[in-house]
Parts: sequence; C-alpha cells; structure tokens
Amino acid sequence: RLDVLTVGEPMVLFAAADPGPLHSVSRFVRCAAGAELNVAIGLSRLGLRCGYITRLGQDSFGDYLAGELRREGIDDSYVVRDAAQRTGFMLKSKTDDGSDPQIEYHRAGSAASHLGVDDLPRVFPARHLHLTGITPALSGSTLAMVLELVARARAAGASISFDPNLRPRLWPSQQIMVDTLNRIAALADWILPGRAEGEVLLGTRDPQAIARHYLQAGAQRVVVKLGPQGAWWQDASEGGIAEAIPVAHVVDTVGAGDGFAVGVISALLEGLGLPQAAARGNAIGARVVQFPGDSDGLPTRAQLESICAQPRCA
Ligand code: KDG
Repeated sequence: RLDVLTVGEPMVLFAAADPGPLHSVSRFVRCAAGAELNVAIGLSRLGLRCGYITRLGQDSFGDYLAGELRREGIDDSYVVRDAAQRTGFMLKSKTDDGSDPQIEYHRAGSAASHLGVDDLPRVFPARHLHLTGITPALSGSTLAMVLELVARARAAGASISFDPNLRPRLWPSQQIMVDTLNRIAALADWILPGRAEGEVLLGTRDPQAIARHYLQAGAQRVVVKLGPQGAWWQDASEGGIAEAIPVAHVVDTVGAGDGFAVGVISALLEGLGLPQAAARGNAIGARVVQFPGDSDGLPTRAQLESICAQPRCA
C-alpha cells in the first residue's frame, strides 16, 4: 500500500535564467512543475511511498516528466500516456527582489486536462490522499474525478489533505472557484490555506477565523500559512503559531506552499503533533524559497534532519 496518492497536472517549466519580463528573456532552464507533483517529489525524498495519477502526452515533454517521476521514485502505475494530446508547459520569470514572478501557462486542452473518473484506481490504494484546488480547475472531467477520488479515499478510510492553491485564471469565474473549493475543503481532514486565500475563499485574513470556519465545516486540522510570519495551526481543542525560519535571501517563492504541505503531511503521517507538523512545513517552505526551481529545494530525509537540528523545527 502507498503512503500517499495525489493527482494533478505536471508541466515542463521553463524558468528564466535572467531577470526581466518574460518577453525579454532569451535563456531558460528547464525543470518540472505542478503543485501536486512537487508534493509527491518532496514526500518521496523523505522516504514516503507516493503515487501520482496523471495523463501525459506522447511527446518529448511527456517523456521528460515520465523520467522525472521514475528518477524521484514516484509510483507511476496510474500515469497514462495519451497519443492524442500534448503535455502542458509554462514559463516563469526571474525576480531579484523576492516578489512573485510572472507566470505564463501553455496548458489549455493538455493531456492532463483530459483526466477523468476512468483514470482512477477502483480501490483507493494509499493511507492518505493529497489534493489541491488546481486539478479541479482544469476541466469538468477533472472536477468530477476529484470528487469521485474523495469518495473512494473516504470509503477506504484514508485521510485527505487539501491545499486550495488558487489559480483564478483557470476557473470560469471567481464565484465558481470559491464555491467549488469550499465544497472540496468541506470534504477534507487537513486544510492548508494561505492567509490571502482565506480572504478570497472566506472573506477574512484572520488566521483564527479561517481555521474556525474550516473546522466547523468538518476539517480536523487547519494550518494557515502566513509567509514570513510562519503559520497558525488549529484543531478542535487548541491553536498556536509556529514561527517562521528567517530567510536572508528569497530566490523564488513558487513551490513554497507545496514544500509546506510536504512538511505537514509527512509529519502528521509519522504521528507527530500539529505544532511540530506546522514547524516542519515552515522549515521546508523556507528551504524551497532559496532555490530557483519548484522542487530543487525539497530536502532529502538527511537534509531535513540537519535543518531540524536547528531551533524552531520539528
Ligand atoms: O505550487 C507551484 C505551482 O504553482 C507550479 O508548480 C505550477 O502547478 C502549477 C500551477 O498550476 O500553477
């Protein structure tokens, strides 16, 4: 049995090698992206057995991503190669002031947007399911698939984590995004919103109010990401702040939330408490922002142990 199963769209990421707006950049570095893929990579590097459901085109981008999955030791039994569709890709600019980069997607109609209920294993094969709000935004069939996967995970007794990961550009409207993601959040056990996401989804930036809302909606644990201020964790009985690990120089913020999810999910599956899980999330998020790619800062178990020998870490 797997520890964690996730589902999503992997993309080839061309990260600008030089700063400036995308149209002015002539050199790019190729890497792999996709929020759930990043989480699968991070969990796998920590030694968890992780599976990933996706569809890839039979093109060179698909070959590259299939190779990355193998290289990272991710179970690819649920990866379909689709001769009729292309693999998506994206461009990311380089910033030198820690601000969020410019992102350009080339993913509409991609192989992964054709994922559907038929791509799911009949019997849910893992202890835990991790979802983000990106996959249900890709198409009507991916939304139906996510809802069915939740039902199968529940039937198998698996726990479910959900990172809203708002991508307004991928949704038909803001209202549909908010309604759909709050509906999925109400089906999950562990919810990992950012404070700005709370504002969009619930109309409040107050971490305690965000946590209370999702706990009342049925979650068991909520961890609200506060960026450089750390994270607010809360369950039915208590709540508190996990302080951030200061970062002297932020190279690229993209992927930090996925690193945070890796920390929280791995710690909770290991039986650690919520404060320790939030602290590990902070530690991995802080490492990820010091690297240019989405996943190059995700630590191995030995690297995590050396970060966690320092204060403020689980
Ligand atoms: O969390 C990182 C992701 O944003 C990035 O890897 C690309 O999946 C992606 C997306 O849809 O933006």
